[in-house]
Amino acid sequence: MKTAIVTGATSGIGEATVRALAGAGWQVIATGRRADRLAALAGELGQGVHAAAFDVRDVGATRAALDALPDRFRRIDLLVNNAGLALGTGPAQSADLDQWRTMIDTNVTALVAITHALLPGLIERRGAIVNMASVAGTYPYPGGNVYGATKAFVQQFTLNLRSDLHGTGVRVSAIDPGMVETEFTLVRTGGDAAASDKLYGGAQPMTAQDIADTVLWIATLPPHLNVNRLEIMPVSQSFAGFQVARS
Ligand code: NDP
Ligand code: 8X3
Repeated sequence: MKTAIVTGATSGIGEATVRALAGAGWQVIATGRRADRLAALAGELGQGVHAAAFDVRDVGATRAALDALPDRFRRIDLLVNNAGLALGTGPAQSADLDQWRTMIDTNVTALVAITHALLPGLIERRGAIVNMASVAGTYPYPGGNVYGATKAFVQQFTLNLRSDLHGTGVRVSAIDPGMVETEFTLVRTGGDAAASDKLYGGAQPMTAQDIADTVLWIATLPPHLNVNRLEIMPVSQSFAGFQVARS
């Protein structure tokens, strides 16, 4: 039986990914800070899901959680780097530096740390890494500033990892979702439910399940295939034009 670890499994895409993988017969380590949610998920899905609560920004806590894994969950075949967040929607010139640091610490520094910790085992088992990037890493938009930049890092780190892992059999993929209705906007706006409802209302956004199905598809492709990068949007979302400031 194959084993996956999914970061950010207390809600949204990560939680749906745990459900999808467990439903397809994988053993799954579900992580995130909210231990109560992880315990409920593991309780619901049964013995095949192990809850490991830690803050991914804390490298010591991450290492300790990996070291404390029960024997049958230690041989990880798939790392889904999903934990992440955006904070703030305003322009760079009025942004909070602490919020920028939190996004970099979570979306970039923590992602590379857990990847670094798991790489030897993934190479040994010819495993796979799926990184959750974003369309925000490709297309700039007002207020995207550091969030989009962290996701551009994830996109390029994914491709560079592929280069370094050439010949190892390890597969590395980035998924770039557009709008997915999760707790993402609630977190981004500091708990503004009306803003979240307004963004998704009437838009037919993607669901967390849509992205979880994509992760599962990538993870279960024949071993000679690698999805490098996959951009996916709801039909209702597309591109806007350049802006021009006039005197
Ligand atoms: P949610 O807010 O619903 O889920 C985010 C998850 O990340 C939660 O489980 C949260 O767990 C976890 N997380 C955040 N910070 C930390 C931390 N310091 N330590 C451990 N876990 C953490 O949002 P989504 O499901 O939408 O987001 C998942 C990923 O998808 C993110 O990387 C996001 O950038 C990306 N994405 C989302 C899109 C969208 O439109 N929703 C579009 C494109 C990409 P907890 O708070 O319990 O720690
Ligand atoms: C989330 C997508 O467009 O809200 O990564 O930045 S967006």
